[in-house]
Amino acid sequence: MPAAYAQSATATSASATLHLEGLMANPRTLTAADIAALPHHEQTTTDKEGKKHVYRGVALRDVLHLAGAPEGKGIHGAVLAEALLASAADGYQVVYALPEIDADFSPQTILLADHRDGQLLPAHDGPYQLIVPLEKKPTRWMHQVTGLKVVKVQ
Ligand SMILES: Nc1nc2c(c(=O)[nH]1)N[C@H]1C(S)=C(S)[C@@H](COP(=O)(O)O)O[C@H]1N2
Ligand SMILES: [Mo]
Repeated sequence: MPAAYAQSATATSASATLHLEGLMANPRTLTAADIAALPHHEQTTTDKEGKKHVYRGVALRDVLHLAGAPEGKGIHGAVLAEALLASAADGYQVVYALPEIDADFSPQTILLADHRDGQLLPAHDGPYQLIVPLEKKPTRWMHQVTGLKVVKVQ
């Protein structure tokens, strides 16, 4: 790992936290170190100007697993009327259905990214941004993610 990369990873650890709450076995606040310890994946995406970018981060499902959110065979029955409500530092909120996130249901890996093109995400986007690879519009590619809450829809 180049020295510059190691330094930037340390900078993330100092500041970033992610609140996991709601209908999960073990609601908790994750530190950047908790997130950094998860397996990392890369996704290559194309922006609206046709330019390719490589996002690097962890699978959203692996983040939720740390707090015991519904997954796999646990997504059935009444749980199908629950959803993940994500919140950002600017007050933006987005809902994701639980099967969209789960590997048993969905062919895509929604990523909680912390790097783009080898650099830490800029303040406008980071420290964490959700990447929804199969989704053509970036409306749910939430910047500045601060909280993930599993809620009952009705
Ligand atoms: N936190 C946050 N994330 C957000 C938004 C927002 O207002 N706040 N807007 C969304 C919309 S509608 C779009 S089109 C893209 C815009 O991303 P950009 O600013 O990198 O072009 O971010 C998405 N993620
Ligand atoms: Mo948008």
